[in-house]
Amino acid sequence: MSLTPTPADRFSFGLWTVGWQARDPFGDATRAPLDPVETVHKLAELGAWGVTFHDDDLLAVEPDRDKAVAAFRKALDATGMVVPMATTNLFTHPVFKDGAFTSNDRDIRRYALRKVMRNLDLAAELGASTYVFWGGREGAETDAAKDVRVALDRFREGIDYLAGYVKDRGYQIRFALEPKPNEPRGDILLPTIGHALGFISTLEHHEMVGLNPEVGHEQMAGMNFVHGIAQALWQGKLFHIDLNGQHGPKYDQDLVFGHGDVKSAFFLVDLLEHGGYEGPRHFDYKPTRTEDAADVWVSAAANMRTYLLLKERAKAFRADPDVQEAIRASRIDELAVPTVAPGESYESLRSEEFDLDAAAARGYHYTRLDQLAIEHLMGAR
Ligand code: GLT
Ligand code: MN
Ligand code: MN
Repeated sequence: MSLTPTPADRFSFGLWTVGWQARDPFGDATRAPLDPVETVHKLAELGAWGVTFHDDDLLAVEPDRDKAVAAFRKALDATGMVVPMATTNLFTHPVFKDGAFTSNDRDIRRYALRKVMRNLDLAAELGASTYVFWGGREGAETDAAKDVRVALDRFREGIDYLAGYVKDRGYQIRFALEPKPNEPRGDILLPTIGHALGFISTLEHHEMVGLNPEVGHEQMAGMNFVHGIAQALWQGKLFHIDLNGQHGPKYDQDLVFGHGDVKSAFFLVDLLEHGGYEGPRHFDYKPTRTEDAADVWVSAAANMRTYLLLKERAKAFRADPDVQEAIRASRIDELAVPTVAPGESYESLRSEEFDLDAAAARGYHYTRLDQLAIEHLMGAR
């Protein structure tokens, strides 16, 4: 298996990732702005397949929107790079300090809808099939600030309205909500995969709305990302994914994929590769503030290479006869057998002989299997 990325791997990056100038709450930018045209060319050279953007990302070095879009389009045509996803910046401008779709200020909520509609038109023109909604400013610092039930009414109204717009315009676009528990707001609405799934089920056009979960965001909330992704897949709602790295519940680190919890990354790649996910492998990371302009591309390449290494490790794990035997010994296949047989009577279940002590005494041997995973991950097998 090749460790050199190609477009067939469907790796994509946001313009805002490699383009991050490394401004943080305590310090100024450490890198110059990146021209989106250069980003498209560099990513294509590195073997990426797609590039994603916020409306405002296109204006990094060219303030005239039409000129910026034309230059971006030209770079896409020259490289064959695609735009699988686009999104709206509803968080940087001070006008969004109390949120966009859930700001208490109605004029601002209406402005947010206009901003999204304008960029949806461009996303459709560029062939994007997914439109992400990260509600980073939809939230509060105090529970006194907002009636959350009413805020959710407005959030739903916003998503329903925009879904209706996409349908009326005939765009082939689906929405993907991106949960995050906090940062920049003290508490953000739809903080986890589970909250977002619950919200989606209430939407008018729920069939066209799914998720864009991010590794670090779920881990900030102490959640098991692999389990969250498994449930999103199980519900047919994994429309897109933001891959990156995070060390436990602290600020949003946006590290290179695998540079946080590498064992979780191993099981995640195993799940994505063997669990039927066919969407882009999208990296939403930030080159650390210490890195210079050249290091940015080293880190971009590191995301893809780490993914391919983990894919190769996961494949070797699945193919190992010792692993297959350990899986059988742990009776993992038995979980796929329905608990009650089709047509079985209540009486048959109720009257079944069962040796309680023997069943309680049986071990599951998971540690052996876990160690085999570690050995494959570390290249020891
Ligand atoms: C922002 C955020 C990301 C989101 C982006 C999409 S913007 O960088 O931290 O997690 O995916 O809006
Ligand atoms: Mn993200
Ligand atoms: Mn993040």
